[in-house]
Amino acid sequence: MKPASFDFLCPETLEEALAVLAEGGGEARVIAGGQSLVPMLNMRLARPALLVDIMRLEVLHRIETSGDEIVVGAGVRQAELEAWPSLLRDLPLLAAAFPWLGHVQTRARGTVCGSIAHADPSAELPLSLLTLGGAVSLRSRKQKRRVKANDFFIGMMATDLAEGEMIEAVHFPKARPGSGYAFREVGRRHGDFAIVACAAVADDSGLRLGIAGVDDRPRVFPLPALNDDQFDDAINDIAWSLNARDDIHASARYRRELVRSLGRETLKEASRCRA
Ligand SMILES: Cc1cc2nc3c(=O)[nH]c(=O)nc-3n(C[C@@H](O)[C@H](O)[C@H](O)COP(=O)(O)OP(=O)(O)OC[C@H]3O[C@@H](n4cnc5c(N)ncnc54)[C@H](O)[C@@H]3O)c2cc1C
Repeated sequence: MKPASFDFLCPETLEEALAVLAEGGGEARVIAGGQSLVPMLNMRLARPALLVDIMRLEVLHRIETSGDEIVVGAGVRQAELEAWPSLLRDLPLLAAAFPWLGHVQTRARGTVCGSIAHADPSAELPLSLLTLGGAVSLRSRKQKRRVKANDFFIGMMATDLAEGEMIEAVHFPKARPGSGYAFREVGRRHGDFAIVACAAVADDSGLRLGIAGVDDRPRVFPLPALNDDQFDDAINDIAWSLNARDDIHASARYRRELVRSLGRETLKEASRCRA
């Protein structure tokens, strides 16, 4: 199938892009790497009247350290962050997650912020951002605002993005010495979206387990230090608290079972990785 017709604009400046998005309202859509949007256009699941290509805006092309955060601009492709020399030191959770994220080819085109905006409930980057306690910078012609990842993902491919607004950057908290991070995933084939993906952080405040692929959005659960018996009960409670779904890839029961086994392994690995 081919997309419905649309206009395509490549703005020269961020201000121009924001003005066009404001004028277009619900009919204008940002296109970044196109790895999710183009298939949706082809299947006519999305029919925007105007696509605003942000990839030539140099100002969005930045990976920066700001205080205790790594700021990734909307023009940064996934492969660029994956190859960033400080990734393993500053964002070890992402270093562990990237190999699971699609394919070399999709990472070469897809952006980090595009994946956050798309908000697929099985996707690795939204899960990682949420588990780390990160945030999203949103910008429209009239205002800038910063939203915690916990408030940004609001449902199945639904976010807090308003009409005329775009993600300018995402903020990942930098790894702290003495903390451990781990990421594990089960999918039908390597590179497919996760049936269940787990991300874990172990630090002085305890444990955090993030889970994708089960509910309508990624979820994160804080856990105190627990002994082995309490641990199993806690993971079981988490598995039942999620609104697990049946689909063509897996049953809700299988997903809950994966939360128990994969969640346990991921938390244990993060605890072992504490330096
Ligand atoms: C074969 C294949 C396998 C894949 N496997 C995986 C996988 O395993 N895991 C995974 O997470 N993803 C996977 N993906 C999707 C991933 O590759 C996409 O890159 C990502 O979801 C979207 O990033 P993008 O830059 O391509 O965004 P686009 O496709 O350009 O846009 C996606 C959506 O985000 C919006 N958007 C993009 N940038 C912004 C912005 N700055 N501000 C506001 N809105 C914005 C667009 O309007 C659109 O609604 C796969 C894709 C393919 C084709």
